[in-house]
Amino acid sequence: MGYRVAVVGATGNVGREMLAILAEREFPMDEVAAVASSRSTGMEIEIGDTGRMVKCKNLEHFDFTGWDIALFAAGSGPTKEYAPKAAAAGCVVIDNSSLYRMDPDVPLIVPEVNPEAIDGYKARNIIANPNCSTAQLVVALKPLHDAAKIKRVVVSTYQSVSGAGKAGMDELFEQSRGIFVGDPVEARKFTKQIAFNVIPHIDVFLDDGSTKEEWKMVVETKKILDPKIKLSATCVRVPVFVGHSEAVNIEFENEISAEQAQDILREAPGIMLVDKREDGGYVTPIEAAGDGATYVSRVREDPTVDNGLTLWCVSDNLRKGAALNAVQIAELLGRRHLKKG
Ligand code: 11C
Repeated sequence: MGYRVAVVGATGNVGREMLAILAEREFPMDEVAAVASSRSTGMEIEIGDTGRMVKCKNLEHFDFTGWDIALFAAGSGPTKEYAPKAAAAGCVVIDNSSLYRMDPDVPLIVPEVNPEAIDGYKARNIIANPNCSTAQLVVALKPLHDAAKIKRVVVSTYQSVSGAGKAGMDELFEQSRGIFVGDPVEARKFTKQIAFNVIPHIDVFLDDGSTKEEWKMVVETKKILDPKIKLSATCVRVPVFVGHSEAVNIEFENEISAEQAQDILREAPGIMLVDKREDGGYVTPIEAAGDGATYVSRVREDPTVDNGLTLWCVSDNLRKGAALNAVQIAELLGRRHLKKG
């Protein structure tokens, strides 16, 4: 016996990945519903590469009663309206938006890092999925924190345009083509030209001069991993289609060598260590795209501080950063709470 699972926002970048990953991981389902806005009602979408098609249902009229789990990738507006309705109908919502992440009654979960926190989901029947740039970071930090206690992290991100949805991917493609054919395309989705450029600005500006993306990395890392960790982030959009990269500098309470860190990371869940200290002996976003792992490379000691390490970390932002983490949360929920069969 399996679950009845609804994917809300099924036509978007993340929703499509959710359907694909549910199929890839053979999540036990009796029924799956692709739910989207009225614009997509009746549209047929393929579940991953399975050849199986599913017809989109209209979110406005969708009755969540009798559905076990709803994976929401619908953006904050529709989520605000429909996630509480789904939760009240008895369906557990796993939400990819930023809406509920910092709600003290909503667990914010990365299964490799804080699985036990899921036990609090019943307060609202909602579980939050973190921001993509936080998810891969905490997967990499967790085993090192357990080994030597992290005091402070300084992270610079190199975030792909797919984090800004299909419109972001289209803008990079069209601007790049426009430059080659001599027909320039104005910036619409991004604030400046993204093709052949980088933009140190993701999400809205806050009063202190940081951006909301940077703030999210700070508060989400504290909630998922440890409130005592100090973190400074600079989030940058780069002309890459899929895969976020991060240069991470970490200061520990206790001594830890690069070699010890490599040994720990090699065995850690969700991580692939690729660190050959030679030309090409590291992972780039193109190699991480389509994969579920968080890749760690370039682990080295930072001699400018006591107990410091620097590393490079790359992951598919649509997968571990969003859809895969959501499906892993559903699997965890099934194991700990919603047992079937
Ligand atoms: C980006 N990280 O790359 C964002 C996308 O809070 O879930 C995801 C935003 C979020 O633009």
